Amino acid sequence: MSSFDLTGMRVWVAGHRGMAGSAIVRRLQRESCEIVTAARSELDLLRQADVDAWMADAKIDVVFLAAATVGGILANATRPAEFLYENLAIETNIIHAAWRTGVKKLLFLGSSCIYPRMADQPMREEALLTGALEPTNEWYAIAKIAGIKLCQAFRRQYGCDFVSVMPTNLYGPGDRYDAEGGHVVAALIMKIHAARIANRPTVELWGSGTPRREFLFSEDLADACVFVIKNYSGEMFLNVGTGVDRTILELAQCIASTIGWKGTFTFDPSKPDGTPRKVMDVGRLRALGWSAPTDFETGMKEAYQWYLSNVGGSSALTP
Ligand code: GFB
Repeated sequence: MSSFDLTGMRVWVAGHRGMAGSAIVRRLQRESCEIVTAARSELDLLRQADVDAWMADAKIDVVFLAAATVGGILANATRPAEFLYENLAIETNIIHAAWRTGVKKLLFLGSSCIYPRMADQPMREEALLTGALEPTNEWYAIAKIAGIKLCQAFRRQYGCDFVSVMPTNLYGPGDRYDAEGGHVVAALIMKIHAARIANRPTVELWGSGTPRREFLFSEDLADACVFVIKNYSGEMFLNVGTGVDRTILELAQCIASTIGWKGTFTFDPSKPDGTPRKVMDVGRLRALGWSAPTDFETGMKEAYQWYLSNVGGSSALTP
């Protein structure tokens, strides 16, 4: 197993304001490295010349590439140009500049939606490019597949130590609380919290409630990213998840119990279900020595507390 020491390194977290990037910054504060971030006003990741110039100046040793244009199923389906173009631009600009400036190690964050819609479950890394993608997020998936391939190509042709991880669906502090554009956990925290405050007896779920998803706490993802940077070097990307899935209705019931709301759920069949099932085979990362430490109920409580303190008002979590 390869070993990479972060001590004394200048480590750039690209996308430090997002849920994944901010968790990586928090996790890196426990390492003896120098964390570098660049505000959006200082650096536009969509402009290659700006990224080249900033990186040449910043003398970066290590990159966590967590910057991306992200969103839930509806945002993916309705903003295809942004999801494809912006993600391609961000990753090509950073990966190319990292090679040009001699970055020692780079970790690229992909997504579990890179796998075919009907991939065998749990999904192994080998399932990549074995079938058609889920149409609601193929734009995002194609950009993320290109990112994996860029890391592999720069490794093969130039010997760059660039690696990739594929996180499953994430939740946690810093999630995007946007009922239309966000992911399911954030959207349901918002809707169920609002129903509790207003004493409403029902909450509507998009789709049928039957799709199965796997959810990883953002702080666990960050821990996995640091683990992979330190302990892994290879062309094959690594799945990061829990290996456990549940239906969207079960997810909603769990969030309702965290929030202390006792109503019932209705369904909106006009909204898309997306992939019927998405759960990772996490055997590769587990064999290297990492598995997710946070159980779902604990992670969900933390996510809800963060929402109460930062977005949704100050009402305390009910026991
Ligand atoms: O998290 P989510 O938006 O994305 O939706 P995906 C997951 C499931 O939850 C879908 C259902 O079946 C939704 O129909 N759902 C139920 C809801 N109620 C809601 C709601 O109020 N809001 C939302 N957002 N969903 C994303 C991809 O797919 O997964 C991205 O679009 C990315 O590209 C991400 O890869 C990890 O899991 O379907």
